[in-house]
Amino acid sequence: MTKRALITGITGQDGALLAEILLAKGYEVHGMRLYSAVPDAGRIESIDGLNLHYGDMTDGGNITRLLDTIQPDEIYNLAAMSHVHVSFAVPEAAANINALGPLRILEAMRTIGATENQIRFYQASSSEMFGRSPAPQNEMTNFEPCSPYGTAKLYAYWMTRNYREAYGLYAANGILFNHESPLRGEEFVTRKITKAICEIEAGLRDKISLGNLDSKRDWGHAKDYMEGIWQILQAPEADDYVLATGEAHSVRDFVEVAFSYIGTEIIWEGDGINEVGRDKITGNILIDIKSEFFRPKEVNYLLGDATKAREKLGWSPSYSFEGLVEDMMRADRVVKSRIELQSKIRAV
Ligand code: G4F
Repeated sequence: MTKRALITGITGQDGALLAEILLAKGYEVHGMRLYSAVPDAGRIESIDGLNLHYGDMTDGGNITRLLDTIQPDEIYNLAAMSHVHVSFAVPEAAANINALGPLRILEAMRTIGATENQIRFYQASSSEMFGRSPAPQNEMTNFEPCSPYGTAKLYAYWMTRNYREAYGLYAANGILFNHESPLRGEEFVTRKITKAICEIEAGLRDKISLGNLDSKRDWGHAKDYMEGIWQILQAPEADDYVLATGEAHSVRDFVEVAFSYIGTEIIWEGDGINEVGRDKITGNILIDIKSEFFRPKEVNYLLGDATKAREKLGWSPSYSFEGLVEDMMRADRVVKSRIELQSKIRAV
């Protein structure tokens, strides 16, 4: 029988990649999208066969009606206020969407009478919940979130466990470390860097302004992670899993590897807010530091240990760090070539 999946946050990087994976597996895929006055469906426009519904994580009635109408076998809750830095500016919105949103789905599952295993619920928990806890972090590590985003995600993590234990619902958490791809939003540091480098190469800008170069993240490829979250929901018993590569790199490393893709070596000079990154050959400043990109409180070091997912689900990532950077750089260079071609056509 064809399985039916509902993905909240279908228009985001993860939603679009997961939708493609599920369609390829033969699922009927439903996506919940937020109403937006400006076009926001660019990532899913080319995907055929999606069933789209307007929905809102702050509207419990809407969520209950959607579940009742769609009757999904699996729900992937990927909708979120996903930017950690911005969550300091909108902490109530972050709580409403990231903490109470998943609770609304769990309550809707109860309201429509979902029994054990009838609907499988996946909650997109985050490594940001570990915050200041020492690395490496796994399912047994204490949570010490350092942002409104991480704190709200932690509430949803516990409610997912609570509903599993209290009501016997199939409700699982994936604690995902940073996962990127060419579809990553430009406000996140990896895509900000790869896009800007391609623009520098095309002569469209001179430099990139960044914040904390020394914070370390365990960056994996979002395609691997979306396959992993599907595996989480196929396990006979609902459980919680860390997905990570087990390798951490600093923002500085990411900059160096991404620039090396276009044959540029970076030399660092100065300290703190006065540090700059220069092109080793030309001496031009390609990176500078701006205080506006520092957070009120920073998570300095995230490094995941995905032993449980490897042993229980057979999951492991296929992309290396260098492979991830290369995939993102290659995609942004194609975009850059398109811009160059358009300007040549205009000039003729
Ligand atoms: O790319 P980021 O904004 O991702 P962050 O904050 O780690 O959050 C991402 O991963 C989480 C999983 O751990 C998700 F839950 C969350 O939704 C999101 O997907 O920042 C990465 C690091 C930070 O330490 C930040 O301070 O890069 C540092 N950074 C340095 N300069 C910068 C910049 N971050 C951004 N966004 N922009 C900068 O200019």
